[in-house]
Amino acid sequence: MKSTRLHAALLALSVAAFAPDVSAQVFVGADNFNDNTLTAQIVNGSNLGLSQLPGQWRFRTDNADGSGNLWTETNQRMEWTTSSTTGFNRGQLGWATPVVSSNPTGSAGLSAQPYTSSWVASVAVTNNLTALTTGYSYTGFEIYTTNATNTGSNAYYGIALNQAVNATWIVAEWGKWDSTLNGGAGGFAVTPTFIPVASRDASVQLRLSYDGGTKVLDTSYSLDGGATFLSGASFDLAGAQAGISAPYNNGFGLEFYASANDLGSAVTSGQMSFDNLSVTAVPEPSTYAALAGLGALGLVGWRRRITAAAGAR
Ligand SMILES: [Ca+2]
Ligand SMILES: [Ca+2]
Repeated sequence: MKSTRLHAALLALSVAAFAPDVSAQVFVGADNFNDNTLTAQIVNGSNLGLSQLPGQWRFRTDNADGSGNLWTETNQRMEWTTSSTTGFNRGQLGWATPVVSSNPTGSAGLSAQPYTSSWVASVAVTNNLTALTTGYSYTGFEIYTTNATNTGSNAYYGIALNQAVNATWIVAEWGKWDSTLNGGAGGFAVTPTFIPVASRDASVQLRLSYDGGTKVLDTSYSLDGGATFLSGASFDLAGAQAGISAPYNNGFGLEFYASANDLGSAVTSGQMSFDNLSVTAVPEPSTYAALAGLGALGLVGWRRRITAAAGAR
């Protein structure tokens, strides 16, 4: 689909804005957007290097996507709207500092990088533009890495709900920076996987699952409110889908992504939204082994807590 290349080309312009800090940390957390107050750091060309606090949102004012694109936390969810009816309009909303810890010195290669923490991120997205007569639109989320100098993008990996004129798709996609593209200006070499959704769903759950041991990121989606997840695509961040240079120098960034291309109409409140973002750490296998060693009594209590946590979702 044509849209992904455009997505990638424009993403190249914006990823640097969300270049994460080099402080090493493991970040997990959640946001249900229920307070209807967007606590965000607005960045532009003069302050791209500002530090970002855990849990803080970040977007930029100088996206090359025209005016009228707006993130608002309203109706107890995060919404993206645009007053523009033509051309490519896009919003990206970065969350927190690196999702997983980083090595600020970089360049030592993957084996030296502390990318060993496993986590699962999920979000509910709505894109109810199912009656399009022209154009296409995306709502999704993705992680990205930056290059060794923290000045540009390295690779990104994500999953999105895509409404096109005659179809709904789930798109799992990764892109790798290639400095030779676009006449030497650089761009992303994009590999999308398009999965048709027969029922033209307007709301789905999206999930990213990272295994810190294997360095594989799995993408998945749910059409039944999270009861069951279907596989999107898997990306081997240490193998076939590794980025450029030393991988993961500056950790992962996480961001929401919304776009509208030549829809012929504005995107209004309630049409494209995000809710219930959650990033949860996954215990290492050694942790399970230790828990098993506690014996039956301890295990019962542990299971009870797991059950309670699952019920709370
Ligand atoms: Ca809020
Ligand atoms: Ca909410």
